[in-house]
Amino acid sequence: MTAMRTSPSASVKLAGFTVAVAAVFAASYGVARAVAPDGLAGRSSGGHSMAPGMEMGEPEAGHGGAHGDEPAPGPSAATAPGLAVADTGYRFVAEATTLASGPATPFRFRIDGPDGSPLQRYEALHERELHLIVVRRDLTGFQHVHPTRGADGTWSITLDLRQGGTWRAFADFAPSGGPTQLTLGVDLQVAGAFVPGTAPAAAAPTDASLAVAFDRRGDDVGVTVRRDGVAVEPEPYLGARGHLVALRAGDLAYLHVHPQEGGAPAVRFMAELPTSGTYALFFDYQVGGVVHTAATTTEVR
Ligand SMILES: [Cu+2]
Repeated sequence: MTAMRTSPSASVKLAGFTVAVAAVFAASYGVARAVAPDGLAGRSSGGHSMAPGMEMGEPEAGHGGAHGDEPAPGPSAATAPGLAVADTGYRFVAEATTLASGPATPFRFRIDGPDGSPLQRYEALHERELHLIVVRRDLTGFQHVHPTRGADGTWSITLDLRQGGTWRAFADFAPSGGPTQLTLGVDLQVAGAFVPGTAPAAAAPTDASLAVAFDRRGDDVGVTVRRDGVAVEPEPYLGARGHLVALRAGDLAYLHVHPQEGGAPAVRFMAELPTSGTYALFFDYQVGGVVHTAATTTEVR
């Protein structure tokens, strides 16, 4: 495929766009979030508004974003993570975006940094340098995997792409010296018959004795795992009792979710679901040494 370069003007706008994201999320969560490396922060602070919805009309920055000069109530639609293939100088470059269907299809990609070369230095997030989430655009076939990085910075993994259709791959990572967390997404076209599914469909339970219940109250999401009807606390997996991914139906915006303390044996998260609509929640957890995925949908009104 052709490696496209981000033009300087687009880079500046995208950098400003990320400042707005960070500002909104920092305000929401009341936590400090680093914005960008020094060079990027310098570029992005030159006269760019911190307010969401301003100066974000570039179609590349997420479709259906700001309307005119009216700041959106809450985060701008264009500021949701996962909608862009490139942001703040970092770019998700798939070696191929058309893939054969199959249970173990090789997938290779790299993250190009602001200097245009493959990123080699990452800060660990939940004990991994990079988390790859892959889901078909109808929100079926969810996979959360951890590719291997080669010496040249290329990541490789095999994906379960038995079903044809358009899949979305999200790379969730923290570049050393860069933003605290970045989620870039790229579409993958998988050959084969396509029958739309009903979202979300997780993999068939590998253990029929397990059941998972989701309980969302506002931003608060509690997940209870039961084995043979008895609540159990999941085993530590990647430094937590479970990992939750929230995707917005319609555009697959990838909402960052933060683990919360307490509530055991339930596992609790704060999930900022910024707009009305339907969201798919995918919960990865480990019981009996095996990682399982549970899924549900939730409506925000
Ligand atoms: Cu992961």
